[in-house]
Amino acid sequence: AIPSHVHVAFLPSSGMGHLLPFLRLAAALIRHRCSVTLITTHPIVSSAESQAISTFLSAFPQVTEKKFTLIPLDPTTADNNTTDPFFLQWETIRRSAHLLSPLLSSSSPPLSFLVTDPTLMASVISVTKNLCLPNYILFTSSARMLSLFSFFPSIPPSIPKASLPPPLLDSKSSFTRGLSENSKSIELFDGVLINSFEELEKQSLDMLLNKGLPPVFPLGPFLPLEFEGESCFAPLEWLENQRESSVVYVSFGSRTAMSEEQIRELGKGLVLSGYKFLWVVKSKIVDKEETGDDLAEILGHQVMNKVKNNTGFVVNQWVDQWRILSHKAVGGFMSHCGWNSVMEAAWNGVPVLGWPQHGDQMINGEVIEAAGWGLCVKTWGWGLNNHLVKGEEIGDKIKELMENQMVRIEAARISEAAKAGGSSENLTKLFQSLKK
Ligand code: BUP
Repeated sequence: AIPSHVHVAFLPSSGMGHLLPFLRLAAALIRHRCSVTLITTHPIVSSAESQAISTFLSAFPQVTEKKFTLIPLDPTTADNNTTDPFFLQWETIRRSAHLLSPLLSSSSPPLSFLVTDPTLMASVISVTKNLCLPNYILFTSSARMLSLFSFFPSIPPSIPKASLPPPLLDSKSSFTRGLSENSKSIELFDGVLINSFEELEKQSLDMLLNKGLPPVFPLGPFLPLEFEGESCFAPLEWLENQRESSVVYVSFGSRTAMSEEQIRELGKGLVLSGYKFLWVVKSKIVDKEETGDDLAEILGHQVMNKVKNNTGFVVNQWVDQWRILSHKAVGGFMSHCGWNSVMEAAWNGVPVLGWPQHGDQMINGEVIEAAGWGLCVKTWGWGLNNHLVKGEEIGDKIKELMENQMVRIEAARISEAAKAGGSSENLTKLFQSLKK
């Protein structure tokens, strides 16, 4: 059913949560004999992204890389409400997007379509419209978040105001402006590809039907690339010696740096929970700035004692999260609810304790809670700039998750549904839509 001459270009945005789903989808299309061009934006923000891109390109030598050199942001016009390097990079790519035209039009064989990150939509669609090049979005979050995004500034009644990404509450913030512009451009796109599946998000996916939006293709869960976790084996070796479902895995994704004070309280909570833990600690937003030296000092002696007597494992480098979540020793996942992490937990049937930190994460956490395979703590507020959550509360919630048999049963059910999913059918529908 899939035409043999399809050539797809991918334009991911910055941050591993955006890059990885692009690489995973690109690999899936290569398996379906598509030709692939990967547009890489330079300079690259984090070492994790550089590493992922170069490993991807060496694993798939048939992929064409097109390097897109960005115009540096003019500090006099840049958004000075944020210092987040990933957010600033999105803005940089948006402002350079008009230069994409020659890069896209010189592709050989000619491109069948471009897949664009949602943070870049409005600036890229004018280029692809000029070139008459079909353009699809790869939405890197949940269908529930897509339902907010698509109709913004209207807010679906199913989404509580308290769950909105905090910068959206300020109608003048650059985040709100960017999201509104991108949202308005959605109807100009040919379709939306999404890493989700019907059984998990049926209600949101149904709600997106027949609303004058381009068709939505749920293609998830995306599977990891075999080489993704080649760097750090120690956590997996440690898991080998742990009992089944006895360990809580803790990670807040690639973009969230916790304050040292909050890290210490989290450490206290893990100790108080009485459960073994595998914890990816992150105190810097960009990995290049992370150093190993001060870890013991930040964590304090109670956590370090746990590490010494082997009841806890702490790491501050990139780990193979997929393999960790698929390890039988892992019985729970304390997560910020980044969408990729949610989908990985769903596939592997791991109950989640959600502690959203920013952006779409509260909305994603609600997807888990509604489907019954985890808890999402809302009373802790947004992690980044809110009050300090005390270790005692954290310890109690971890116990609540690990001892809850219902969430474990539901997690197993969701995993079965994920594995049975209809993503290949939806991929076929996508290719059929191309031929029209
Ligand atoms: Br940290 C870390 N290893 O050590 P999310 C992350 N990951 O494999 P984020 C690792 O990065 P946004 C590590 O499995 C997931 O695929 C993880 O994406 C992987 O959150 C990805 O979960 C992280 O979506 O991005 O990074 O905060 O919030 O932008 O979605």
